[in-house]
Amino acid sequence: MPERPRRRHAAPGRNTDDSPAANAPVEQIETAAEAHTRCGFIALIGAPNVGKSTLINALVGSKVAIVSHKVQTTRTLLRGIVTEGNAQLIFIDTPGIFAPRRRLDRAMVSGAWTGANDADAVAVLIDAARGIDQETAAILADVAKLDRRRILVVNKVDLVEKPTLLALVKDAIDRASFVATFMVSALTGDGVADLKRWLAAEAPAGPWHYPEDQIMDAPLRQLAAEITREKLYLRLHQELPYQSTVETTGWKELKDGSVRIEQTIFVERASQRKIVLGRNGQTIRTIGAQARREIAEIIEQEVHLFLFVKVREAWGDDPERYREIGLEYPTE
Ligand SMILES: Nc1nc2c(ncn2[C@@H]2O[C@H](COP(=O)(O)OP(=O)(O)OP(=O)(O)O)[C@@H](O)[C@H]2O)c(=O)[nH]1
Ligand SMILES: [Mg+2]
Repeated sequence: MPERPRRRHAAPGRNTDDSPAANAPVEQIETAAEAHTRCGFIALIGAPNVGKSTLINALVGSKVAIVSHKVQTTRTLLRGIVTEGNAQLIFIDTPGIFAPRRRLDRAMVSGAWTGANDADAVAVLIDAARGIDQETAAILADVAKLDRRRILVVNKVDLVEKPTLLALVKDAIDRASFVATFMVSALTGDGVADLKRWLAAEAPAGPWHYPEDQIMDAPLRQLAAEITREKLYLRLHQELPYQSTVETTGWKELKDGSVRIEQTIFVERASQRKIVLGRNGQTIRTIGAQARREIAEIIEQEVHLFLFVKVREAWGDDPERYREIGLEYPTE
């Protein structure tokens, strides 16, 4: 049997109990409560592609959220957990906020605001290179109305000069008030430790919600599906990734300590299925190999991954698909 991972992600099954403490052994929570601990929930929100998921991974120090160069990568809320001194920080990764068109877009954007409203504090990310465009301005206007402690995080500072940065910060704080401002590069790690330290010092007093070694809260089967979707995003171009969704349909622990995982990639048209499969199945094989390697690394078990591609016209209007992604189905 392989050793269990020391840094735990979560249980392989679906999390039916939504309460944060659901996975924590009782004695651990009580011990933490006695030791004057702090615990804060911080939602990371911002426009698509500003680097929210990259920042979560940098804060946690391990990959818990998928990242791609395309917009609208994150679809659902995900928690990355960090323990810093006597504080536990629970970061909530959210989908990017933009003007939604499709039903899926509406579900994602409304999920992002739910994440913000459920947190103690909201870290608003803006992309230093992109500046305050119309989309960012709209988010800042909405953020100004949020009844939450707000922190401004200017990300991607590796891409711009200092004077540009300072002008950007000034513009942002004219639009919404913030209790603190940080300039970071989630990619290089610049400024990330400072941000973490400050949040730990500011977190409200209270018991920890998770055991010390847990680094994320999402069912492993969902994370495994996300990893395959990330490989799809990285491999395929144009609109195709947005018209696909990945679900883990089978997860079986085998006697030899390995695990057999089955996943279905849903696309909307037969022509898209062909693209995902590629000539002689070459594309899906590459995606499968990359996903398998990464899932195995995360769960620290050998993985046999079986991918199926199904055409499901208008899956974007199928409530069952939303349940699998972990989103509320918008009825209009
Ligand atoms: N140069 C630079 N690139 C970054 C930085 N942070 C993130 N990126 C890149 O920005 C792109 C988007 O990153 P994500 O973390 O997926 O962005 P996101 O905000 O989670 O995007 P959505 O989930 O689509 O809303 C990726 O190509 C990252 O590598 C940074 O600090 N500097
Ligand atoms: Mg993301």
